[in-house]
Amino acid sequence: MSWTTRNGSNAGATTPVAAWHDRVVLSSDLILGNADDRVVANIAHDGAVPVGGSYTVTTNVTLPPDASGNWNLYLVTDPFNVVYEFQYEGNNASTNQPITIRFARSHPDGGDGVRGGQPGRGGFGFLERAEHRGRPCLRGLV
Ligand SMILES: [Ca+2]
Ligand SMILES: [Ca+2]
Repeated sequence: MSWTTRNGSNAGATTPVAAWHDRVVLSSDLILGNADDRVVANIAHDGAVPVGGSYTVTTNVTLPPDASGNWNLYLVTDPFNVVYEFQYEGNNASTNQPITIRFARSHPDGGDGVRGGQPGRGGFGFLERAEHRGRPCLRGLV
């Protein structure tokens, strides 16, 4: 996944510290910060950001094995609040990004399942592809 964090043009100064984290959160509802939230990654950032400056992170995130389903994905910067932001502490979370997580299943004959989402067709469909005795086969269209 990829995101951009910005020190807004209305900020008073370059960030007073150079190290903080960006946090990736899955929430089953539209409320960030309540009990259903699941923190899936805290990504360390290194480098002060000037007024109006930004940085973009692109990284892989490992999802918990029981995370399949419908979620709202959030990005929260400075979750441990090590960056003093005067009166602007309240704008550190992204809007929700709806996401459906489905994990590939293993083929009954031992092959590895592969899925590809097809958004916009009544939800995500998938094809599970596998090798069956050396020949490709297709299983399970949802
Ligand atoms: Ca929540
Ligand atoms: Ca802060």
